[in-house]
Amino acid sequence: MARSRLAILLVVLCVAHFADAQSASCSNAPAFTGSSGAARPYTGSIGLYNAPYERPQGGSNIGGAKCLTWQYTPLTAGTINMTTCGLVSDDTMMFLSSGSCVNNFGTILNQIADDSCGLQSTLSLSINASTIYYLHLCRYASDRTNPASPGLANGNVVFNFLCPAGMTDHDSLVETACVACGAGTDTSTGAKAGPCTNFNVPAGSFDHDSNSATAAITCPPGNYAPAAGTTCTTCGTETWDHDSSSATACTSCTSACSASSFQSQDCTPTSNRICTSCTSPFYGDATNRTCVTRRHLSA
Ligand SMILES: *[C@@H]1O[C@H](CO)[C@@H](O)[C@H](O)[C@H]1NC(C)=O
Ligand SMILES: *[C@@H]1O[C@H](CO)[C@@H](O)[C@H](O)[C@H]1NC(C)=O
Ligand SMILES: *[C@@H]1O[C@H](CO)[C@@H](O)[C@H](O)[C@H]1NC(C)=O
Ligand SMILES: [Ca+2]
Repeated sequence: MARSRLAILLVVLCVAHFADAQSASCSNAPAFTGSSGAARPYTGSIGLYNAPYERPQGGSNIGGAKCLTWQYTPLTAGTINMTTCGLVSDDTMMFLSSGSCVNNFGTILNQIADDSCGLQSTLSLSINASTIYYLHLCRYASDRTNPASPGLANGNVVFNFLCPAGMTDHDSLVETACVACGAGTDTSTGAKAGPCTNFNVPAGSFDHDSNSATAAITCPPGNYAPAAGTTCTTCGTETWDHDSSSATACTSCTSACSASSFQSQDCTPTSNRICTSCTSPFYGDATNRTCVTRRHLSA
């Protein structure tokens, strides 16, 4: 008996662990945790008629009716992305609020998202570090003030926190701090996930300012920029860029021309030495780049 009660308790704990606790209000709103970009199931019936905000273009009472609320406090600045696109068939609206929690919503309205993709919604906004944000997912209603308006069906929502430039979401968990990446990486744009080595600048471009938050720049032909580097170095003496690609190392030029030839093209960072042969009795004249008889050789 005691053992079966324990088993039931374990099952309940497991279920509670996998499904986020839910709230209609910013008071008691569960914090988003866990995997970035994972679909998070919710139970629509928990949503309450409580949205204080109208759809911006509407002069009437159309807007969010019954809502579920989560909270999120980023450890660094970054961008949130919360969506029901492709996940539900409900006509949803989303609100992002902050400030004090009054009457189920934050007193500061940061963003409203309505029909981002069909009738579903995506909230996306740059948010500040160490600020409590409330994320409200609501069922749209033609009269949001009518308590009889429909609620949300059970569904899924995706919540993501995108790390700022210079940082990566190393463990793809929304509750842990973003990690700063060092020189030789480029985390200037996009959704960044995984270790900093995922953002090593490719060979052929370089982290010119040793700052991961700024974009790497292209290293032109005649130079070499190794992967994960901060330098773009011109091909050195007696070497050249044989493939017009700074992504590969410079290679040695053909060796100096023999006396029976003259150098018709120099060894430079972008060109190889070319020796043009002279047939006897002519010799190569290096100064004038031509074949001459012995007595006409330049000094
Ligand atoms: C935010 O979510 C929307 C909808 O899923 C998606 O189209 C968009 O690319 C996302 N933005 C980022 C930066 O991940
Ligand atoms: C971030 O902080 C600035 C400065 O306090 C404020 O103006 C801005 O509205 C805040 N943004 C959000 C999304 O909270
Ligand atoms: C080589 O060039 C020099 C200087 O331009 C010139 O004086 C000389 O006549 C040239 N020699 C030949 C073999 O053309
Ligand atoms: Ca090369």
